Amino acid sequence: MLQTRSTSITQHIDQLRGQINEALSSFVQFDQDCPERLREAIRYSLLGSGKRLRPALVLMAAEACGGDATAAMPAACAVEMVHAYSLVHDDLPAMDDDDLRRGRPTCHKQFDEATAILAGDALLALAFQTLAENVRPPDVAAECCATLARAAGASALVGGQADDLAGTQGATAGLPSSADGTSDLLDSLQHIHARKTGAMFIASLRLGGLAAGANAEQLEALEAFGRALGLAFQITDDLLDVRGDEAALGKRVQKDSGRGKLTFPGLLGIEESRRRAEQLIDEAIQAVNIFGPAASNLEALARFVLERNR
Ligand code: GRG
Repeated sequence: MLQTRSTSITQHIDQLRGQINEALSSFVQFDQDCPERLREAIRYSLLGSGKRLRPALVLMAAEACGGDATAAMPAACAVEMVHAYSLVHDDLPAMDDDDLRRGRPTCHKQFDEATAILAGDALLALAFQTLAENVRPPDVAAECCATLARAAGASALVGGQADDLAGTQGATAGLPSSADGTSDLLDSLQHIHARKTGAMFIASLRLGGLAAGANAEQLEALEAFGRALGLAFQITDDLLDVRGDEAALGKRVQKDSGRGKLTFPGLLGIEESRRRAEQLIDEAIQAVNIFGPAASNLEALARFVLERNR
């Protein structure tokens, strides 16, 4: 039977997801000093039905650079641990206050608020333990730790989240102003998402490259790919919030648009948002041309981001 391009990348991601889930599970076996309820909350949050896009990016970046999946797997798991922590904390009442995540009650709804905060804390620490103990040689492990810490830190994930929570006013503070209010807001929105979403995409690709011994030119190409893909992913996320299906997404829809939050379709309209996402995917694919056929999975994943329904 003929397979469409997106069917075959979907199958490939499904296969990778199985391997990633197995590896993730092996990293969350705690000794008796970890309280049972905390262990359950950590496993619940990490092993739920996430798409595993960021770890897939780690593995595909390693593949593009001629590396093997086994060496890159601890880095792939570390990225997913930071991502899972950020979702648990983002869902808390003090932040986005959500009750549904990955098709199930959010961690604080399933357990309680304190347990959710602690599960997130433990996942963040575990990410760096996983890199430090499993990536070889040690100088590559150190570089991986620094890369992930920067992406998760105050000038990236946490900073983007802080500005997002503070709302448009806080986010635009310090940005250059222009006569055109829409372009100021667009700059602000892009600045938030470059930190909140883009930084973790870029770090995932860089980690895959580092695990495969990539050179500076290859790392730069991977980062350019991640920058464009991260923004395109966020635009499609906003489009799914407007038009998506709650059951497929496993989270509430029309939340951002309904709360008057700044979004790409809200600022640019649906058609223009879609056009920009397509343009960014073209840019991403262009950036990894230097790898030739070794980047074919990265390219297919980029196209899949445009077509996804969850
Ligand atoms: C709490 C420091 C801190 C940060 C939270 C991740 C995050 C920042 C907020 C979640 C809300 C949001 C819309 C973030 C943008 C990134 C994004 C779309 C995350 C969801 O990623 P998916 O779709 O989720 O890859 P799965 O569940 O598939 O892993």
